[in-house]
Amino acid sequence: MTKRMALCILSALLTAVCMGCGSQNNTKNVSAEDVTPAAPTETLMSELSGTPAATPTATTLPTEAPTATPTDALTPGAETTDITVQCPSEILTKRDTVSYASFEHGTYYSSICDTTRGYTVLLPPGYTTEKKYPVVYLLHGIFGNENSFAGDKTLPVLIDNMMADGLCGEFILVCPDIFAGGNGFVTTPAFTVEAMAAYDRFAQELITCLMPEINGKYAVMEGRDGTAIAGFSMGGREALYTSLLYPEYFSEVCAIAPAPGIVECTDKFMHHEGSLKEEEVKYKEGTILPNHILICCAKRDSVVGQYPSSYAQLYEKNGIPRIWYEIPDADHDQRAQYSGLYNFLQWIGK
Ligand code: FER
Repeated sequence: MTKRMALCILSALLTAVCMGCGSQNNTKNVSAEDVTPAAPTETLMSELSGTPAATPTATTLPTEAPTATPTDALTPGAETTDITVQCPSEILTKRDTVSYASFEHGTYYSSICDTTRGYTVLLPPGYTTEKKYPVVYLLHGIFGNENSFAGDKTLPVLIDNMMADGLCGEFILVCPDIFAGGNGFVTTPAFTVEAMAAYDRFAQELITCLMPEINGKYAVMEGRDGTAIAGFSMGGREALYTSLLYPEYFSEVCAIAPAPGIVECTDKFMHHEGSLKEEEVKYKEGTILPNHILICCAKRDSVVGQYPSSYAQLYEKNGIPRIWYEIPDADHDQRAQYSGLYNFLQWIGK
């Protein structure tokens, strides 16, 4: 089998797991105890095997949305944070009373990649240049691009239902292409150290190329308070990494099933040299911490395994306040994404 064929099969398998969210029947409830704090072990990322869990079993969403208050370290000022482990099914269901926005595609010139790059944007209902809106940057998984989230027809339903219910304020959602390759970097995503460098370069590209473009093009509430970053898997890793590198730019941070590699480790896909040393996973002295840093993951995630939990432990060890919870009835899939987004978006535009 050629390397290219192997990559294609791997990519197809990942896509199948990521997209394989199954039906939305309501058959299972989860309890408050399922919101778990990070295990109080001293295990380092590099010592974890990252062995993923067995085949996903749950294909349904629960009837009720249990809420719970994690006992983990919370950001100063936030005494309690209610976490709902499964996104309520009524939030994921189309209503006659709500009109749902569509993604639009845009392009911009990236001086970092020296090429034209794409993004997709979801504007809030009744978008007007008379107001200024917060922006959420939502980062896709490995082998994805700016169209990955735009292809999910349930995402506008979740967002517009949450806005209609007053669960979050109005905001602009921007989905970039987070593979910042070319111009001296590799041009194709892969499980390689070189490709990881291109993914990591997105942090700088976002700050210096995409953000100014979005700020100039849309009615954006500029600055830290109006800017949030979230991501799934590879995008979750880059959301955490970008916030660590550029803490002054983001007030809310969310990493759903963040992929390994911020610190050195070896999983079943590759050896990660680590973008940072463990002791560098810190916010610079004097910078304002994000209001919330949310890390969550399926309890049994067949792709990223225990790495998200390891990030939660590392953050705790390094004294970074974060909120961590696990989702019992999900895998590396949209149920995990909707759970994380449902909790995270409640901090936007309020
Ligand atoms: C890895 C495991 C998972 C990795 C990336 C992923 C680059 C990403 C998965 C996804 O985005 O769905 O070791 O290394």
